[in-house]
Amino acid sequence: MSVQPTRADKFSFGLWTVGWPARDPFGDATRAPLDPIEAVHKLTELGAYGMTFHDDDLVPFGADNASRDEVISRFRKALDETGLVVPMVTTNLFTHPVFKDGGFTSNDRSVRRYALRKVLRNIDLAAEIGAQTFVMWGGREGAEYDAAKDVRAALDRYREAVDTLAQYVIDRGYGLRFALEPKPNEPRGDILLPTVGHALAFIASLDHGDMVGLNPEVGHEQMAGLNFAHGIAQALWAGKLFHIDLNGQRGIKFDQDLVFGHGDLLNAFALVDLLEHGGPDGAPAYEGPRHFDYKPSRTEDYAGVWESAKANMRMYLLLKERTTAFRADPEVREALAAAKVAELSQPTLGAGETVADLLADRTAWEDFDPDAKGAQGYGFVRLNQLMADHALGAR
Ligand code: GLO
Ligand code: NI
Ligand code: NI
Ligand code: NI
Repeated sequence: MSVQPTRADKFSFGLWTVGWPARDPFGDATRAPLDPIEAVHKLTELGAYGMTFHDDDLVPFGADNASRDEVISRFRKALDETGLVVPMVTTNLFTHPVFKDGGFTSNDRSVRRYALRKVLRNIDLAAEIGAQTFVMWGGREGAEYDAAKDVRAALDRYREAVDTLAQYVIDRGYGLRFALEPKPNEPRGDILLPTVGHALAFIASLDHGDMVGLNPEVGHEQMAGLNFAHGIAQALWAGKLFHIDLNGQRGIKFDQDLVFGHGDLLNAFALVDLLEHGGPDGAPAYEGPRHFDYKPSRTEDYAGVWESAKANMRMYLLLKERTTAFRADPEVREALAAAKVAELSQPTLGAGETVADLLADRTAWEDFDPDAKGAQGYGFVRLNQLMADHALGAR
């Protein structure tokens, strides 16, 4: 299997990733700004098929209509020249000071109305440019101080906003779907919809929940100490994996946005295994863009930026190759069977079996020997070592 990326791999990058000038809360930018047109050409050259952006990444905040149109037409020209697509567009409701207490959930009603207007305008652009997914990361929707935010009212306003935007998409006949991106904290002390699970519960309460899914990010779940592959499995189970942000994170700390696989490598292996082989009969479980939302480290110059972009795709393809070998290994198949992994897919009750039947089944209770069953080994560690062997290229 080749680890040379091609368009068929559906790799996409946020313009804000390779274009991050590396300003952080403690230090100035270490790189000069990147021209979006150069990013389009460079990413195409490296084998990506798509680029995504926030409204303000492309058109500076507050630009007038004439200069906005000019920037967009220049950008479209570069897309046409290269064939790069924009599968997803997102919105920035976090940089400008007006959003310091949030966009959709600011305590100030006029800020909320302004935020809706900004996003409506951006949805028009997303539809115009042919995006299928509109991502919303509510980085400022949150609080530092418990008494300062009525969380239930904030969730009401969040719901009102998402339903209003979904209704607009329906009215306009745009084919867009929304994907909410959970994150536990940073920049707010506590962000609303902090994890995949919180966001799924929120989506279930929407009027237009069918149009709304998730854009989970590796590092965000890991910042909450959670297992990302498990979160993705639950999102898939709910039919809500609309998009994904791939990157790396090393434990519960600030949002590191490392290259994909440069954090928890074995969990990245499990993730790629799930995405690429977790569907029916080992088919992919997810068909959407493999989108990287990372930050080229502040230590890197532009040569390092493009090396890091390549590294994301290489890590994904290496893991794809390794997980394919894992799934094809007869010893792994045997270990999976010994661990009864497939037995979990068998319903606990038989077809048509009632509770009365279960109560009448002596093998389920009277003749069942819990001590004997309690003594059985599952062989999970052996299975995990086989996975580690494959991850390390030792098999
Ligand atoms: C920040 C988020 C951010 C979003 C982006 C897309 O931690 O990951 O980069 O992904 O705003 O909505
Ligand atoms: Ni992030
Ligand atoms: Ni991140
Ligand atoms: Ni993200």
